[in-house]
Amino acid sequence: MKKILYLGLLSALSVNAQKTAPPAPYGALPTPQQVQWQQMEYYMFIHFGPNTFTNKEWGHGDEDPKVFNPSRLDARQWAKTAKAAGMKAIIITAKHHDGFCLWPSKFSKHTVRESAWKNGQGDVLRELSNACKEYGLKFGVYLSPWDRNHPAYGTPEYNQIFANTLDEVLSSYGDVFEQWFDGANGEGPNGKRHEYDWDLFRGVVFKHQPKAIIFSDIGPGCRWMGNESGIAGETNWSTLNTDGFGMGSAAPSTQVLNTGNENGKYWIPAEVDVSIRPGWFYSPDTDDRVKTLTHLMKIYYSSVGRNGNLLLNVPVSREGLIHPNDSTRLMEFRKTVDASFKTNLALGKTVTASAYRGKDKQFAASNLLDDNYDTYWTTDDAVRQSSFVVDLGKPTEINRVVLQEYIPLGQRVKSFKVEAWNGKQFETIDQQTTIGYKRILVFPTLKTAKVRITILDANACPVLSSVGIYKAPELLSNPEIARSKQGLVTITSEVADPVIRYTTDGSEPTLASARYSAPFNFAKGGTIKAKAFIKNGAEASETIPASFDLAPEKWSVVGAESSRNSASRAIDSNPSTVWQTARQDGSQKHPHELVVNLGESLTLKGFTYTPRQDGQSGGTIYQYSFFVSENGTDWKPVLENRSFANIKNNPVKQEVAFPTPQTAKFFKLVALSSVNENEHWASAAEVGVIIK
Ligand code: FUL
Repeated sequence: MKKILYLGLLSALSVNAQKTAPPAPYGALPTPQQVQWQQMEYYMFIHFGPNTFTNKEWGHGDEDPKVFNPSRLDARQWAKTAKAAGMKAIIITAKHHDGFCLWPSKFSKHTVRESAWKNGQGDVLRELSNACKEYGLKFGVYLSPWDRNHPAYGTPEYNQIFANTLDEVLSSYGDVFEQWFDGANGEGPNGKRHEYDWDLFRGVVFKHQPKAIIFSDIGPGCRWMGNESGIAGETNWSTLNTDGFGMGSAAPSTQVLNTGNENGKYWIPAEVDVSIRPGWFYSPDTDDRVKTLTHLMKIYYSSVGRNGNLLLNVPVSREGLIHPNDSTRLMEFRKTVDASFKTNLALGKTVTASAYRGKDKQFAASNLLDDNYDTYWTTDDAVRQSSFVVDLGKPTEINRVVLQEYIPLGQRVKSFKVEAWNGKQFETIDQQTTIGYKRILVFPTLKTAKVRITILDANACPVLSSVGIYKAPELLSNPEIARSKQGLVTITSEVADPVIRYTTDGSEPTLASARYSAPFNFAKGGTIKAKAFIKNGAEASETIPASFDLAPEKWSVVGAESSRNSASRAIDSNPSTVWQTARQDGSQKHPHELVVNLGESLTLKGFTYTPRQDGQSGGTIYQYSFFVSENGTDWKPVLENRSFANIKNNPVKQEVAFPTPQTAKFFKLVALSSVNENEHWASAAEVGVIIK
């Protein structure tokens, strides 16, 4: 190795003695396979197996294998769809947690061979790997180490059995570009324990597929990015510290997986796995719940646009086909991505950098626009702050900026900003942290003749391969209004194209209303109405209203029952978190109390109760009483033995006025019964007061 480097250096010197040396690599580096993998950007996940037929997400492994019987399975249709969607590969659940093998494994009795499909003569992996070859797609396999079917699971023999299973798959179907190891284990505290022999498993993968990327929570090829909703960190380092960590519960926190570690010891980039439907497996119940186009675009910008690869799950149906609702959406998605990045408005324009390495043309800013990933703009080693300006020649409408670092030399940039020339000066459009292989910034359309990109901080001199400036078709979606416990209001839309306008006086928002740009204080409450506009106001969303009362900034929950059951979730301003009292048999029965200290004496005109919003009704309060107190000891009843009428069928926020206003520093909501008979627990998404 040393010799090769030395010879390389010699020949470089002899060809051109004054040629400037390229920057030294920085930190952990990708392998050539990891670079190629990153360039794939977008590929398909397929969850398919007995769960497809039983409406389950996690099969128990005791399902009759005969349930697996797709009526018209056609793997060529899957590959054709993936290709048409612009994807580069397909990864399939060869074996999910139920242990069922989509190929006739010698090491299991729970396989396609035992199924009704093709009288036990079929092999899904054979059909799919052949279809991938035909359509020029790479092929990958998901194998769950956790196996709820195999009798040996939990015994020392299982490691070798799983290794044999891997061996069988990885030696029988040609090239496998990615091996997906799932970290899940739902055995629970009293379930089977199994110590996996990861060294053994990795050895088998590399024996047959030396170029494969191994996915797991902690790599080594690529990592889980910490959630299943498709949102990588805004800061996303491809480097991670994994020494001392393991899979599943032994992995770094989901927050760390989401952002990576700056200067992490290993190159383990993020892969963003998310399903196009609410579940991973097909269910007829979700045929009309395929993610919307704007939702998929939001995911695209939060994955590919944030230095991650997008692994989009498209579950195959009971027929053995990709359902038309999914394929239609995939085609719309591809069309929108293609249209968004069709024309790089910077191409053919001039780009001028504040500095470039050794004043040597091979490192000049023009490399940013030559459409060649392997040439780059870089600066002298000591220069960490630098900028370049793209002169578009004339005022031009733009709404996307794409930047790429040259990752074979490491990930370097820590923060950067993008500015647009307003005719007099540069104005900041956005300021962000990492770039990595690809970073896409989305902003409402603006007109400018010049764009300046400034690297504000970097771990070593920046090395950038490309810049793209685009005018994508604008996407419209309704605004979403949320307020934090501290009273800060945030208004978002799925993709950042719209200009959001809002009012706080109850009037209809128009193009002349206040423009939302950053969270604002609304702790005292009132009504906000927001509306999203695109195309200079030519198209607008619906008007979205939101009413708030006093923010629970100073509030705290009091008392044993409250604290034991995370009652603070009822006053955290987040309706998706739920307070629920103990459910076990023998635990406390009704009544249940939620006692809140308001932190100050207030005149209360009523209270609000938001039942859980997660589609379930467990613990939703039906009958209740409400008390107030000045000292938390002497309680005054305000409403006794009341009920929330029709709350079971229509679980919306309840607003209850008091007969007369009450001055109090504490309140107590007492749940007397649940909407479900024989249920002895209580729950709440939010509880609030009315002071206005
Ligand atoms: C998780 C699994 O438990 C899910 O069933 C699914 O396969 C998802 C991709 O990974 O850990």
